[in-house]
Amino acid sequence: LNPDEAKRLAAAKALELVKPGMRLGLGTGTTAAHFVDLLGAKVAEGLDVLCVPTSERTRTQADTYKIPLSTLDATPELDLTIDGADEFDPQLRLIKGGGGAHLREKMVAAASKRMVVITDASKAVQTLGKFPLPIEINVFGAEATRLMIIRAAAACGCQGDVKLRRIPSGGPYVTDNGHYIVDASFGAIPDPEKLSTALLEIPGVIEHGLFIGLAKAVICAGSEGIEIFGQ
Ligand code: DER
Repeated sequence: LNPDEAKRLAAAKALELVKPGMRLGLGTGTTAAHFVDLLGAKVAEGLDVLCVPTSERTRTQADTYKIPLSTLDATPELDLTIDGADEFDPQLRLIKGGGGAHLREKMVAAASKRMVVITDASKAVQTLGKFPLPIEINVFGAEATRLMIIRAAAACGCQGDVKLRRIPSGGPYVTDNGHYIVDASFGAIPDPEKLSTALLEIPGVIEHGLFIGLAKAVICAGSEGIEIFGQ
């Protein structure tokens, strides 16, 4: 089972949670893209769902399947969000944002009765932080914000590079919401709750990729098949 097959297996398992008439949040990333593929096939067979995408990329993909789409403004309460993760720990805390969409992903997840994460086995960790933590920041004063992040993280026992995410041409990556992202390579985050609070107190920080208390379950697929954590 290679990672891509594992992602597809986890996505197929998550599809079993979808009931007719559900309002769904559609995640972003390669695993979530498998879910949209599989959901699209069900919609083509007549499944009735209304979906809010978490990025322009996901919206475009869902559009090709004619999946009925809405917005968080028109559909402010969702039944279920299916999304990937860059890391998950035993408490089902996540690092997300590798795909640059964590602000809308977190808003859609928070507006959902239930968030279920789909991953391959490589995302399971004991301690969050090996994957650099994405932090969406205001364009205005970005360098000042980056320095404040470094100081705030150090006070939470987190040291490491905090780098502006760039696109191949060298310019800054700009999110769907018109903001920048910095990626913080902390290595290990001893107290995710403490770091989350400290980062959100920084005025230029819009949102970070620590998802705490949002995921109800993680469907994780690996060479031994599927493991489900939580419910
Ligand atoms: O950017 C995101 O939050 C994605 O969901 C990411 O966390 C997982 O991406 P992947 O499914 O491509 O590994």
